[in-house]
Amino acid sequence: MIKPDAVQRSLVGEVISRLERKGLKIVGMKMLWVDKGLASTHYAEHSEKPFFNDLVEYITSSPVIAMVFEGRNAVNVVRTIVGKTNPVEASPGTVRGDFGLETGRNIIHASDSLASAEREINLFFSNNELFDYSKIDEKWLYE
Ligand code: D4T
Repeated sequence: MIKPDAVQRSLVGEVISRLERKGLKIVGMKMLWVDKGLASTHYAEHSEKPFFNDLVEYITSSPVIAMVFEGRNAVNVVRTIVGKTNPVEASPGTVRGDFGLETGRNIIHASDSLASAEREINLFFSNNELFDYSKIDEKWLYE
C-alpha cells in the first residue's frame, strides 16, 4: 500500500515503477480512502502500541493506493525493495531509504508474510478486483 504521504508527495509512479521493473506482476490495484475501521483492522496487531492512534490518523489522512503484486518470493522481494521500517535505518536504494525521513511517514506498507498478505488482500480487495493472467516476460524472468 502506497501510504498517504507518498500520494501527497507525488511518489506513486516512482514506487509502482520500482516494483514493476523488478519483474513483479501487478494483479490488483486501486485508490481508496481508508476509514478508521479498516485502518484499525489492518493494524490490529499494533492496537496496544503507543503509536497506534497516530498510525490510524496518518493512514486515514488522505487516499492510498492498494496493490497486489505476484512473483516468485514476492513477499521478500517487496520487503527488500521497501527497506527497513525506520527510514533513518533503511538503506539507500530502498523506497524508504531514498524517500523517507521518519517511521510515521514511511511511504509504503508491505505485507510481512504470505499469511499477512492473504489477510490484507482479503481486507482490501474482492475477488473480481484481482486478475489471473500471463505476461510475456515470464520466460525471461524465471529459469
Ligand atoms: P508497515 O506495516 O507499515 O509496512 O510497516 P512495517 O511492517 O515495516 O513495520 P511495523 O509493522 O513494525 O509497523 C507498522 C507501522 O507502524 C508505524 N510505526 C511503527 C510507528 O509509527 N512507530 C513505531 O515505533 C513503529 C515500530 C510504521 C509502520
